[in-house]
Amino acid sequence: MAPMAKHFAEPAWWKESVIYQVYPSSFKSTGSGNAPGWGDIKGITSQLDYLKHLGVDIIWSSPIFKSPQVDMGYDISDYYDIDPKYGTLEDVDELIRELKKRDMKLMMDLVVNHSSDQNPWFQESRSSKDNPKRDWYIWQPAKYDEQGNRKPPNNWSMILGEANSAWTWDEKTQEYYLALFTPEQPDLNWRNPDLRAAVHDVMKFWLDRGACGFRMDVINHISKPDGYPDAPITNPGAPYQPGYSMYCNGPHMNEYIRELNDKVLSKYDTVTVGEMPFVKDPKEIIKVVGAERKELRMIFIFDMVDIDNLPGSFRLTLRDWPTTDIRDIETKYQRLMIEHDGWNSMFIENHDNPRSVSRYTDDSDQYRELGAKLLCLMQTTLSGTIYVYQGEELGMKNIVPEIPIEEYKDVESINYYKKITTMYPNDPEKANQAKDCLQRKARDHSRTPVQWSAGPNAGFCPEGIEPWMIVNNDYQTVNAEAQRNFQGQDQLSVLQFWKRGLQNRKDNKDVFVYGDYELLDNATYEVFAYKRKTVTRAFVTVLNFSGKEVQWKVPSQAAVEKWVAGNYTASAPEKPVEGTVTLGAWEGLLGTAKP
Ligand code: TEU
Repeated sequence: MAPMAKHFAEPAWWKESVIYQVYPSSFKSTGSGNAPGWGDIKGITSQLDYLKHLGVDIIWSSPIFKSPQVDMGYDISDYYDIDPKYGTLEDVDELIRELKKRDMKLMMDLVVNHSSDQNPWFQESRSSKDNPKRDWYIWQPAKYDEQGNRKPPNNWSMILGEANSAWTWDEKTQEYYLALFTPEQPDLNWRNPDLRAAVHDVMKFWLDRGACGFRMDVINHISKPDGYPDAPITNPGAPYQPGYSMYCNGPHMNEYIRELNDKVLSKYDTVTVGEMPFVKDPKEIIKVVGAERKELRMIFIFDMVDIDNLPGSFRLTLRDWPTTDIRDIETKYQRLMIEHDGWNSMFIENHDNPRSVSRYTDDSDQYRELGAKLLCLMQTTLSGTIYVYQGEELGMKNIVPEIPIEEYKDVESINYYKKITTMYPNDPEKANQAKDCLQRKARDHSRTPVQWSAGPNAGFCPEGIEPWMIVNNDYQTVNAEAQRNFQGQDQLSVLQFWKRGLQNRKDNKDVFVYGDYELLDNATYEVFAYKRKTVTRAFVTVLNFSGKEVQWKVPSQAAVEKWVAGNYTASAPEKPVEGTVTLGAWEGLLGTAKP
């Protein structure tokens, strides 16, 4: 692809907005939903002043729709109603009203690659082969091997389920249906125009009710290839294979997304972000987010959160990765979007990943705060729409020393451990390896209750009620109340640092949101340093991604004028702007510079 001449993107509200992801079960419980120990919608409303204070413009809530909660709401049984665990439609209306008063917005999670098996759409579809909704899901006849044994239509493996195959046999109608994640999450058939129209109606319903847009769950899985060809064998010996290369960014995906835009999105002023795992090809990415394309505003690209996976493998694998991956990944996508008029989403944490401070830095007592601030400095000074995941602004970390195996709540963690221990029943070594992997990467780590205070249940739910998931044991020191009131000598709490970082980004949005990007150092292993600039002004960010002191030679093209902020002190760092700068462990610096 030839780079475009244009360097500065068109301004738009959704580019400048700070989006805060709420994971509703763990955000805040007022006890108003019907499930004790679960967060609720009134809980979100009760914290709007906190979020406003932080600098948030848009709240994206993970799904709050009616759901049997097999996959924490990513299995929707009624797209038009709220799960009673979370409250009511009226609670959502109230939330939207309260957001409006504060000049804030609500973004919904649209999960339409699949529904719940309890959704009436699927109930009808599975009722008979000639039901009008039969074709709303993906049904295929069985195959048979030479011995006459029944086999699924192809070799795709299931992503989160206990089963191995992505196809589930249905006794009643004697066919298989496709369910990529768990058997309780059957995939919708986007080839069917009536199904697509039904999705458009769902979107209109929520936009008319006051939502400002959607995060679209695995939206790049919606177009499966005709004939359902086998996936290449990447895991020899295993009966089923990861099918990503077959169904991600499939043949009609862009057409279906364009249709969402023509029929619905273009009629409103919306923000959209498509979740798109397993796409790395810049051409495919620009096809969706290029401004000219009119498909989605931005997508979630997975390179940063896949950093510790075995290449091409599934999430629960471990790889030692070089620190330089961070600067390589960020540089690739900063340049890509600038050169092709696309748009980035800036995120490193969500409900599907461990905590960022534990993963990219050092979460020990000595370094946790510095690490969290370093990651804040990076995210608030790179281009793209910024996403903060609940608790990230507090530097919440993974649970240590470990989550007891019986405390895991996520279907992925539970099934993964079950699979390994069933496959190797007499091998404690394998079981320990599986535990170790969960300890580092389970989705549970980011799903623990938000730590609001040092009080009972970390202030997440009323005293005497047991939270649905264990509270991290560091809540007496790591909590919002303590961090908001923190008064240190020339020190900021992680929360105060985030507030300042987000404010600084807004105050200088010409540079940080829209400005050009230049990598300053491709040689020093530990350091990620870059310049952001407009025609008239510039900033330089220097990040030491290591726990050791580094002597860093300031490159001449940095042209730093003055260091204005850093994560070691609340006041401006006193360091030379030329020659060699000593960077402490996990130290980050921000300076003004000549463009
Ligand atoms: O995630 C899809 C996805 O590809 C991952 O981030 C997922 O966590 C990973 O593949 C598991 O190894 C989305 C949602 O964010 C996730 O919570 C849901 O479980 C999933 O879709 C199914 O709806």
